[in-house]
Amino acid sequence: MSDEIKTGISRRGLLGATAGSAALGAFGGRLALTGGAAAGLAGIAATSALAATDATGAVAPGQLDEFYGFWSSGQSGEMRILGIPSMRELMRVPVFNRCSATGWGQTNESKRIMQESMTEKTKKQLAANGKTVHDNGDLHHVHMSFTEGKYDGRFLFMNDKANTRVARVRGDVMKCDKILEIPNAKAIHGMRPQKFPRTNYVFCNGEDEAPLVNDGSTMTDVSTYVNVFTAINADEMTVAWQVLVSGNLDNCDADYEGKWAFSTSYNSEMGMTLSDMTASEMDHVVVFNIAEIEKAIAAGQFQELNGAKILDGRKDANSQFTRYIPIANNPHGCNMAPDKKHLCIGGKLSPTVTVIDVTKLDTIFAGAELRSVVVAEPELGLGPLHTAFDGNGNAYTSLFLDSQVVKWNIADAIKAYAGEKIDPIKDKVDVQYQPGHLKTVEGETLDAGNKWLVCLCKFSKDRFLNVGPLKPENDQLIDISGDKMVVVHDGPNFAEPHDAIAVAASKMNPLSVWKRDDVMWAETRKQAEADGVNIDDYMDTVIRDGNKVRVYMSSQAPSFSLESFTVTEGDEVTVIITNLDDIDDLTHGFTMGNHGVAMEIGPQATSSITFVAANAGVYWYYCQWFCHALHMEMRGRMFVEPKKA
Ligand code: K7E
Ligand code: CUA
Ligand code: CA
Repeated sequence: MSDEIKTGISRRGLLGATAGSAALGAFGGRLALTGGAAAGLAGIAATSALAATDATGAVAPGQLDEFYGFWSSGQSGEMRILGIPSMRELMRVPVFNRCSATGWGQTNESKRIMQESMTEKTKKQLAANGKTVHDNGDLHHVHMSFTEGKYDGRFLFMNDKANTRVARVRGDVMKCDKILEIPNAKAIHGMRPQKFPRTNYVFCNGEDEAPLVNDGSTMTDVSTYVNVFTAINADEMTVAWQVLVSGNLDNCDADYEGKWAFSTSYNSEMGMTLSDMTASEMDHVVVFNIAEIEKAIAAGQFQELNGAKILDGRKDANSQFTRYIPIANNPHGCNMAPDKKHLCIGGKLSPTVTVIDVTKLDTIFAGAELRSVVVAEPELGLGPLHTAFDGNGNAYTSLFLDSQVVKWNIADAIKAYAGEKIDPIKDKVDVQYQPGHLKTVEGETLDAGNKWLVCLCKFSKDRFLNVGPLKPENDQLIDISGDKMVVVHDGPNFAEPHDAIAVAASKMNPLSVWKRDDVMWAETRKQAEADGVNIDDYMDTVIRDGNKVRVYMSSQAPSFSLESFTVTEGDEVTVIITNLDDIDDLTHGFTMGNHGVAMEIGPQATSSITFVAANAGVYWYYCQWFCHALHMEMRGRMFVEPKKA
């Protein structure tokens, strides 16, 4: 297989079979527009695809990737978009971080999103430190909204472990539109959208234990500590309900029938030290019974705490909300196979992956022995973390300690568990180094693909030029179309992608130009209307409102409508700009020199930013987004008059 790929041309590639159909998939969309006879089309498709994508996943200049890759960025706090298979970085979408280029975290529109659901405690904490929004986040998991088990392109959801939040990015403009701070829980880690019938909920794990009423009355009385599982209403981005659990929560997933959610726990011990957290022989995976939970919520059997409806699903409560299936100590990954049946739990400290048949889960709610739903437990290697799936019944598990990816067959693992003499392991490949998550294309959906696997390695060591003590991570592309897995590409990446998904390009259709009535600036529009300004049209109006000044202007390459404006020392200045250009890729910016103020204004967008003009003098503002041959000349002056005595 790899020889065929290396030459770029092979009988198999030209005549169909696996390589040929992958090629057709890549170019079918665009070629369909050209029309022509079916036979001719197939021929062209195969040729173009071979020219566009070579064995290393390289995509030729001018050619487009077959898949969007949505990457988390860990402690960088942003979402990244990469092309697959090229692994080229296409865009960074600021979410929990602040962004110098776009003004995310600084514009009024982004601050509203960041502040909307902030708890009083967070507001107090930020104010005490001279801030109004968080500067950081720890974004581990990005997942797309589903309709009937498949990606639907509407939204991407992502967690912030650092500040206990979940955010949503819109698929149409690739901007964050909601950030929800989750009350009661601590450190949202695992996070997954419901897959069926559609994403009504996003499930979120609180990883850190804390007293439920966390008011400083005790640290040592660990019996007051709880962990909280949260279901978010995905359309509204509000908390739908919460469930108290025994032990902590790590990773989660959901089934393909909309019945269950699952979470791994590495601290069933409720230990507060490393040795306590690894003391038991078994931890567990929690199974959440969605129908039972919804019934209890509808019947009003919840308690309300900090605006959230909470049920008690701890072991002692003996509820029908949860079951705790024992799993070898300190499990990690939690991945539902696209066969709709098998849930795979990564052993981490155990060399095994535990396979649970989710179609049997009703029996444990009816009293069956908890481990009776385990149908396989293959021994795969050291440090199994996460598992990905292809469309052929194979699973791919990352082995953190072995620095390998192991390919195994689920059906064979089940046979082996039942006593048959069969080795479920099909192949192992070395990766560089220490892999965490790994992802097949659309492998967490019913459209799981068979061509590419992306493996997100935590260390790169010697794989790249030395850039100092801090090294990049290494995201590797693996060709899984043959019997042997082949690492075909190294992709250095900055701190620190944990997880990624790949979505067929045909499922996404982002806008190139904003729609003028977008909700992003609805609040800004209200203020403008009150000021008698039409933000959809040319504007060059300065409104003075006590010591607040609102400066309305338009941008059109290569100029701002206002060449200058005047304020008074100490004024709170808000600059509101509509970009009247409506051309693809014509973004302007606004930077106020020496004021720490900058923002992006996309084509047909409105953005605004507020600052205090503290020092008298002349200050130039300019467009920082290259937009025109006279882009340098796209600038103007703010005159700050001295305060009159
Ligand atoms: Cu394994 Cu946060 Cu998904 Cu990192 S988690 S790898
Ligand atoms: Cu407008 Cu540069
Ligand atoms: Ca443990």
